[in-house]
Amino acid sequence: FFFPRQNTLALIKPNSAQEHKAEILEEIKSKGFAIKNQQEKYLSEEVAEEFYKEHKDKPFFSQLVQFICSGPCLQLVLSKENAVEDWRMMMGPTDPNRAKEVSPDSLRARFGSDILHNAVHGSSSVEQSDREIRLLFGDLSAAVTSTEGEEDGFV
Ligand code: DGI
Repeated sequence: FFFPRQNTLALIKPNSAQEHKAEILEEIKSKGFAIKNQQEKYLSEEVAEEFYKEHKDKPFFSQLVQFICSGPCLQLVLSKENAVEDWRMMMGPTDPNRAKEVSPDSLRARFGSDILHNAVHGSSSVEQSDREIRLLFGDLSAAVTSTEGEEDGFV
């Protein structure tokens, strides 16, 4: 099978997940992801609203923006074959209670507390990942300069 090398945008969300940053980073590396870009900062409300714009009509939108802005976020550009789907597998389902049932080793099962405070974010598609990386890192080229010498993988 051929899996194209992809980037995906990962967030370690504020609060509880931040306490487990080192452990999460180790796990990310052990699963074969390269960390191509990394920054730790607060999201502004403006950026957070744009980031989650697909949810702007949902009842939880303002809570979601408030939570993601409530502390520093570790923002990561992860790269590997099939990165988008593989990172979402590592995260587990959106609701940590469901994650505990179906995917107890996942990050959300272990570090999330409820559906809003669910520890981590991952892009849902390659298109979303391009959009999110551009939004948070400003310029996608900053994230792709380190691909030199890397090639798409065959598994
Ligand atoms: O891609 P996901 O983060 O797994 O899930 P999503 O894109 O459907 O939702 C984005 C975030 O919004 C999710 O990580 C947590 C929050 N959220 C989703 N559904 C609910 C929710 N928050 C509350 N309070 N209630 C919900 O039903």
